[in-house]
Amino acid sequence: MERLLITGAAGNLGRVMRRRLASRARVLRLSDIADLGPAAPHEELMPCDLADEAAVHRLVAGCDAILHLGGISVEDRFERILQANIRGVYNLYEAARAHGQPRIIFASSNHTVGFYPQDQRLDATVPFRPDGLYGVSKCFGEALARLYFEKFGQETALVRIGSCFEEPRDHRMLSTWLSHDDFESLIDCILRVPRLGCPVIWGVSANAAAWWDNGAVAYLGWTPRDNAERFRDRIEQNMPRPAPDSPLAIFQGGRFTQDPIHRDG
Ligand code: NAI
Ligand code: 15L
Repeated sequence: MERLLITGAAGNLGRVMRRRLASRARVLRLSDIADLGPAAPHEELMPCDLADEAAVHRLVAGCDAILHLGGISVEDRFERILQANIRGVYNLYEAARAHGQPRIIFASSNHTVGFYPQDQRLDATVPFRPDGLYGVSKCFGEALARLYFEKFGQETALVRIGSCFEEPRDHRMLSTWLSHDDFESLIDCILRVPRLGCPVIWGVSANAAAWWDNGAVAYLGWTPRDNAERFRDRIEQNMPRPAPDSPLAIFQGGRFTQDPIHRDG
């Protein structure tokens, strides 16, 4: 591939994937509103606010695929979510439509379904149960992607990422953890599959305690290798087990279900 765009490239996952995906395209185009540091020879830096429509069009022009990690990644004030995650994703899809429809990997979230109980196994067909405005913005992104697929044939992988960190950090993440290796191999499968469509994919490793069923996307050929179970003893020793009546132990979205609606002002 000639040019792969990574939005949110200064963020936690952006920094990881900037390094890991270096060989996937001749040029990595990296974008964020935060500082991206110096560019390596194979990189081009294009700082851009996702809420700026004209800038997003310049950003997407000439790209063959997009890893869309940019935006607000936790619960926040509506105005901030509106600009980055709602206006931002609309700008991205309009820019993609104008510039050859590069395949998009959309970093959606488990917080689209955070109010499901932890004892319910979910497949990709369950209705949304977002656990905050952040989760609602990811539902919007998924719906917009589906609209652009049905209307224009724009392909998107809707990756509902669980918890993508170096290691699981608490009891809940024994179920939701996505290792960096497994996220990288998922990105490769998404970029390689001849026909992607617009599937919902649970971004989760092969955790023994996982809640999500990826049966519908077997055609991607993705086999996650990691299992959070190997961290269980360490978590049991170092982390207090949440009380059975705590949202941390009841809902898939964990503590996000307890966030207030942050008022603007
Ligand atoms: P992060 O917060 O570390 O990175 C997001 C980046 O987006 C930041 O560098 C930020 O400066 C940038 N950004 C925010 N507003 C922007 C705007 N208006 N214009 C341009 N850039 C803007 O988040 P992280 O953890 O790297 O996650 C990446 C993506 O994956 C996010 O979309 C997040 O919602 C999603 N995700 C991540 C999960 C995880 O476990 N890390 C779980 C589920 C979803
Ligand atoms: C998310 O959507 C967040 O972006 C990330 O920071 C984690 O908190 C993750 O979900 C999670 O649910 O663990």
